[in-house]
Amino acid sequence: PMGTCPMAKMSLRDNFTGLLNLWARPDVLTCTSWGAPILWDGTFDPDVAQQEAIQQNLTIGLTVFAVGRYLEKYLARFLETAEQHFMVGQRVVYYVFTERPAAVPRLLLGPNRHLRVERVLRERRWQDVSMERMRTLHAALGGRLGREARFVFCMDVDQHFSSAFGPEALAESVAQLHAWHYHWPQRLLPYERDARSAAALAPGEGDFYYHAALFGGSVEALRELTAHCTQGQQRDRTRGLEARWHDESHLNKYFWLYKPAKVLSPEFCWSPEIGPRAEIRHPRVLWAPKEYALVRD
Ligand code: 2GW
Ligand code: MN
Repeated sequence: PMGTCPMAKMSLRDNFTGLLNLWARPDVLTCTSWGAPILWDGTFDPDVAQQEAIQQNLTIGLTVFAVGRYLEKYLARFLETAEQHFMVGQRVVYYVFTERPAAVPRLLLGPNRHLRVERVLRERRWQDVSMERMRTLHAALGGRLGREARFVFCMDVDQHFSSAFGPEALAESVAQLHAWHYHWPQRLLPYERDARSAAALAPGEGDFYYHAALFGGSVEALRELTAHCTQGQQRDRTRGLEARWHDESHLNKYFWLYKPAKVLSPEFCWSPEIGPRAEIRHPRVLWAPKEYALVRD
């Protein structure tokens, strides 16, 4: 059953999908045009992925930023549900980036799970809070995080885990289909279109619209991704530009140029505000309701 999706056949060392059966979901696209699996519920066996990962004795990093009001509002639930659902049975290191380390909730962590808190400066503009994550992650991946983890996921904090999120999601580079945009025609996707921006995609370019609330990969791949996005953001800034969706626009440019090795279905980062969808069987992460009026100045 894997014959049609070359990267799903890659050695188990790089791709923990566990007995990927792409024919189990005839209702959705389960393989990209460049041969990467798109992980829909039913196409993988989480138990097999778990065994593959355990054999490799991996450490998996999970990074999250909680600056300003987002700390009190979202961080505790994010971490508590990660304890219940994120890579259970693997060695996990959380990296929380905040300007107020003392305010990070004291959590009782499971065995083989660790929490590190790193101080960051609080940017004045929220757009900069979001974009500066790329620079900070790049530095962290070049430091302790990069030394102790083999794979890392980088996530928004305004969401929580609702169900098992395990090693089936690991790969050299991992992109998340955006829950609001996965079935839109390419010409309507909200890419940066201003050709002067480093994040620009020309008409006809773009595979999918990816969500910056969740991306991951090996330390090496993420070092390159974060370097690319940081440089693009910096170049735009010196030209007086800011991409339409900030770091997310640059992330989409990166994954257009350097295709992800694995794509996660919107079940891995779902917005309950969309309502029920036949193809969304098993959401694993749920966005918090957007309360822009409350948190955006
Ligand atoms: C962000 C916007 C408005 C007000 C506050 C903040 C904010 C964000 C903050 O006060 N403190 C903070 O820690 N953040 C971090 O940045 C936090 O980790 C949060 O999840 C992340 C992105 O901000 P968020 O979640 O409000 O933006 P979304 O959900 O609309 O995000 C999408 O678009 C962003 C760019 O505009 C990013 O690309 C993000 O990754 C996307 O999911
Ligand atoms: Mn968010």
